[in-house]
Amino acid sequence: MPRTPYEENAASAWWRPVGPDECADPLRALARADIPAILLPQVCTPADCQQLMERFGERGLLRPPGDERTRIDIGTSLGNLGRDQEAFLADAEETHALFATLFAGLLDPVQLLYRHLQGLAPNKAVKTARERDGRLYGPAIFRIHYETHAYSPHIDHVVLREKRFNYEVARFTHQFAGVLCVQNADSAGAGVQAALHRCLWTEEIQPHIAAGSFHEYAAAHGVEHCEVALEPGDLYFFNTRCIHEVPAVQGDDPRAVLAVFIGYADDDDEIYVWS
Ligand SMILES: O=C(O)CCC(=O)C(=O)O
Ligand SMILES: [Fe+2]
Repeated sequence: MPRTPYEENAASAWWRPVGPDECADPLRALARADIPAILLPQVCTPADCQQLMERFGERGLLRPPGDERTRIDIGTSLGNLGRDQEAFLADAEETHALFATLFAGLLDPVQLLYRHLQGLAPNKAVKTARERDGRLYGPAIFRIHYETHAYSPHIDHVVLREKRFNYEVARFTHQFAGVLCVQNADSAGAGVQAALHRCLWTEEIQPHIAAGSFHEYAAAHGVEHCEVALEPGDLYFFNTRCIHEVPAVQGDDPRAVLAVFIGYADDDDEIYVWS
């Protein structure tokens, strides 16, 4: 009997992103790193994405001329602000206020992302992450990456990497990311594509990440990887404990994404989403 793509992945024959209907419980498979990513092509149109970029420009949210920063964030980042919980939660409140009007008359890409995540987890409740007193985290973040910006091999995990224990999201064993491509770095070419390595982070891997020698480690150990080729309007989810990277943006078009982090545990009936 022919194998389903999920079984192929589980048998390690072929580790590649799968569509949401290609495995029975895609988030569980992601948690086990049986699959590298869940890929949902064209959840909105490139025209929707372009309108969003135009809106950011109209609202003065893109990089002004003369500004040398290679990354502009629209939203609240727990990674950057989490050291000061009060400041983080206050910033998140501002993001909620900003997003309440930012998409007026356009497709709301944050709701779109949450809806698709909910579709992958019919038996769990997808919610914006919150502290026990109800205060909300930022719901999602737009990241605009300009020429030379790169993410070298890394993981994202509120406990394993950031060692933050004073946040409610620390209760989730697994952390995923959801990334909606809003604009490709090079709209005429192949763009800049993320790579996911078939390697879950451990303390033993950390020295190779810290030394910038993960590629040598991966080659020596036969760690396979896959690329996730995205067009504007494509959404993907991956396990952020898998070592991943995004090569440097080249050219004049910034790479723009809408990104979230996701807290997941097989035995938790809630899924928390934040940025
Ligand atoms: O932009 C992406 O596709 C992934 C970015 C990433 O790894 C991160 O923001 O931590
Ligand atoms: Fe990451």
